[in-house]
Amino acid sequence: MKKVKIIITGLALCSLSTTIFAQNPVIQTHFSPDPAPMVYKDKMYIYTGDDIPGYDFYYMTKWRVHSSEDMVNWTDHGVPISLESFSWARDRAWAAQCVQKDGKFYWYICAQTVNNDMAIGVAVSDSPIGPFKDALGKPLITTGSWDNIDPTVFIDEDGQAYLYWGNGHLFYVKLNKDMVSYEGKISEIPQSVESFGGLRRPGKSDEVLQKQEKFEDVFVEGPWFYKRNKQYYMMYAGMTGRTECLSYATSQSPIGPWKYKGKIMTDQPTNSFTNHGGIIDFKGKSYLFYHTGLLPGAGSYGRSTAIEEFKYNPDGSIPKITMTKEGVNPLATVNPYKRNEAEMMAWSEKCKTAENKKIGVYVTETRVNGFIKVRAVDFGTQGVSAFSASIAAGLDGGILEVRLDSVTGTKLAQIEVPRTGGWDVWKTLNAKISESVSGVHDVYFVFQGKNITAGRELFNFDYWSFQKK
Ligand code: FUB
Repeated sequence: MKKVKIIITGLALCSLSTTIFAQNPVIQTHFSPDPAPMVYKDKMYIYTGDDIPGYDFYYMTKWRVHSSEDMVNWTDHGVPISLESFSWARDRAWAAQCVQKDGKFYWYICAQTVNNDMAIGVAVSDSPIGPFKDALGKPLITTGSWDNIDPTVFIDEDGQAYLYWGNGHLFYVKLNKDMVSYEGKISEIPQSVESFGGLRRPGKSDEVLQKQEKFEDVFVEGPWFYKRNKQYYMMYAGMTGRTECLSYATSQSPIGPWKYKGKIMTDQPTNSFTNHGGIIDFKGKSYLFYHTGLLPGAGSYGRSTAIEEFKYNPDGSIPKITMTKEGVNPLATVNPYKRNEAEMMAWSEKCKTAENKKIGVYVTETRVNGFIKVRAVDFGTQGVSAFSASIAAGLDGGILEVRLDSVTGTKLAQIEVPRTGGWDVWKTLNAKISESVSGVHDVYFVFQGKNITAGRELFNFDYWSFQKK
């Protein structure tokens, strides 16, 4: 019988602007609250916290980093810092932001101290993904107050760096050139209807929250400080009714006076009381990062990063932004012919990530019917001859299917995973590809098993590549 050759031609590059899949929240393997974006060289980095599943408060212990070249496929860089990185920290690894200066990366964090107050510390590294080290061995800002949370840092064109932070009250200091000390006293920004739309939040009782509705808005927490076209912006989590909104004020100077400009994101079904955000430009586009509690089983204490693209109005004001499931479009394509990390993904189900000293971050806890989706993979025109993957498995029976464009799409390759000698014994496994593939496709790595129940782990997955014909 004559073998029929299947030719699979991908979408043209212009179809990258058509979004048809859910993309928010952007990370599904763990929670990723309080996103703080940073652009360095050709990549967007997101520094986040890590909500622990099953808790009823913000008992967090570590901070995470992901990066992307295209805004849709996010590579997990693991947990470069945790409470253990700061000898003075005891609990509550809360919101943080990393900034780059002169090739060094300063990650400003806040955490609860042994005295039960909150303090701001800073870790430093030569790389955006670490290793990071506590720069001081003690907090940078410690005043015995609970208000020392949510640091945000901006370095102005003249080289002067400003650290803002606060909960209820908004404080700032000018950082010294070393970025790990400050000059002068801590200043508090006065809050008024003119500056932040409402009065300083005096307390958290129901009565107080209801009274606040008569104000336009009010500064609560999560300040995000940046500059654009000579104007300074302060986005913050404000209060609207019973949940937080994202609002902003602007100023002609880095230390105010601030002028309230309105709400950016409000009354959205985020399923989370808090809504901590960041705004940044990347490759000519503007993005809002925020968090929602919309992963299965999540909520106010299980929050995940989401991203929306927006355009500033001609006068520099920020439009109202609504949350979407679709999120943002890819800005680039993935090259399938180089080593790609398995922990680079646009969407995933029924798998997690983990890291170890030997190989770094990898995909683990893969289960039957789980999958990883990698968006906008450009196979070019030359054709594909084979697929290979680095896999470790203590037990056999797992199957890795490589499919195009959906979990049930054309199967390009299948690897029946043998015992490799242990869950951390890695082997490169190969499969030939006979179909002729070209153009841009989403690639799905689908996890299956031979007579394996849904509960059993299948294999660990570190990286993959295709070979050209
Ligand atoms: O994630 C813990 C705290 O919740 C943050 O520090 C606040 O901004 C709020 O998002």
